[in-house]
Amino acid sequence: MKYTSSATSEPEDKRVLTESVLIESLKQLKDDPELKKNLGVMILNLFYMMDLNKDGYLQSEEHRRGFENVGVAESEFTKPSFEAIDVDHDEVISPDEFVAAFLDFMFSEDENSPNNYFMGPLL
Ligand SMILES: [Ca+2]
Ligand SMILES: [Ca+2]
Repeated sequence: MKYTSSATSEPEDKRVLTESVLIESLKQLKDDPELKKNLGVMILNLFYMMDLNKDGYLQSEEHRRGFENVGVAESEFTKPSFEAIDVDHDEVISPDEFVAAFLDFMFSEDENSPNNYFMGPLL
């Protein structure tokens, strides 16, 4: 399956997203359960896009390939990332685990959170 990286598409309003704007909007997002839910839906869509064999779970191979498909050539980081997301250690990432890890990555203020690996070299 082919899809283009969202990182290369222009934002519709062409607004320059500075770091301070990003941090400010994330702070607002944090207190907005509706936006958080929408973000969860978005990340679920990503999950199902990465689930190549459509079994409803991400195997480590699918997780790694998902990053390769968006142009991350070196994917050594995906193993610790996968292990951090797979909190029940059943060797697959469930949709719940994926969303929880993403929200933790976005909103956790813990600099040592293992989910800081979530996007790896993408951020
Ligand atoms: Ca799968
Ligand atoms: Ca799991």
